[in-house]
Amino acid sequence: MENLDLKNIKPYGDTLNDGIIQMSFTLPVPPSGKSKEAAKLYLEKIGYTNVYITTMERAGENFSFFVAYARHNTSINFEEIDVPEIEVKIRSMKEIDSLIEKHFKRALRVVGACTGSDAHSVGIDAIMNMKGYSGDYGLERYKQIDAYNLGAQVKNIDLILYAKQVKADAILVSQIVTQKNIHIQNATDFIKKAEELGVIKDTILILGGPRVDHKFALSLGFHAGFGPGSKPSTVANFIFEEKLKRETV
Ligand code: B12
Repeated sequence: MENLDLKNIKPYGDTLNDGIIQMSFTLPVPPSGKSKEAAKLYLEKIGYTNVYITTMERAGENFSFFVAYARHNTSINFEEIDVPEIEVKIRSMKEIDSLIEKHFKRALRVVGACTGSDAHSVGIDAIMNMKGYSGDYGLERYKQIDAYNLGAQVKNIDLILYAKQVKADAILVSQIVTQKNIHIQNATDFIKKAEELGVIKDTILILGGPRVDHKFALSLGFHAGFGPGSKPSTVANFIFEEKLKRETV
């Protein structure tokens, strides 16, 4: 693209490099002309110019929800950003099944749960349950994957002990609630216990959830992290490739 300098990229609004951002936020005051002005002044105070408050709506008693368009002059050097990403070849369920059979001569065992006090089971179900997610079959459907979904509110220690008992090749940990960084505390506790119980080296440890990405999961000691919109087949391909890599070194 002409005029595109990857060392200095800015948000695109109407034209390249105009630095225009659309954003939404809430203030703890009811809607009024004064509240709208407060929203505008707030954005100007943190460095935005050309501020337009395009929406102001009541959001519960004594709160206002705003949508704003505004310009910011900050740019970012895209070239110096280095982010680890999961790179797997995407194969069909059939292909993965036959590759697992060919390379390992047995089904791979995968144990998963949503751990701690977190009661959200839909994410881990999307990855593991037979019917899967977004037109993509879950791990239970794979002939060469023995999938054990322990559900939600499972203690880290119970998940790890179960994984040990069935000699799991991979453990899947789901963390949906992120209030007060509970997901970080819980995932950190999982890794600590996995280390203590000696599963960290021989088991593929995968973290997933709406606020999870690969870089974040690696930083906590997991071997991979999957975020919003993840599909079971990507997870199955990752487990197969990671297992193969480990067996061949
Ligand atoms: C359904 C739901 C519930 C249901 C859960 C039912 C169930 N059996 O799961 C019920 C009503 C029980 C519930 C309760 C609560 N909820 Co709720 N809930 C939701 C809701 C609406 C949808 C979540 C969902 O199912 N998403 C669909 C799945 C498919 O998406 P996903 O979880 O992100 O999973 C995908 C990826 O993240 C990834 N993934 C997830 N896990 C894993 C694991 C691995 C290994 C891998 C590879 C991938 C992976 O793959 C999945 C598919 O792509 C969200 C809001 C929203 N729209 O997201 C709030 C939400 C998650 N809930 C929230 C809250 C606060 C609560 C409560 C605390 C409310 C309360 N005060 O009581 C309680 C929690 C109780 C508890 N102890 O955990 C907040 C969390 C806020 C935060 N930042 O932490 C949300 C975001 C709503 C909000 N905006 O406030 N909730």
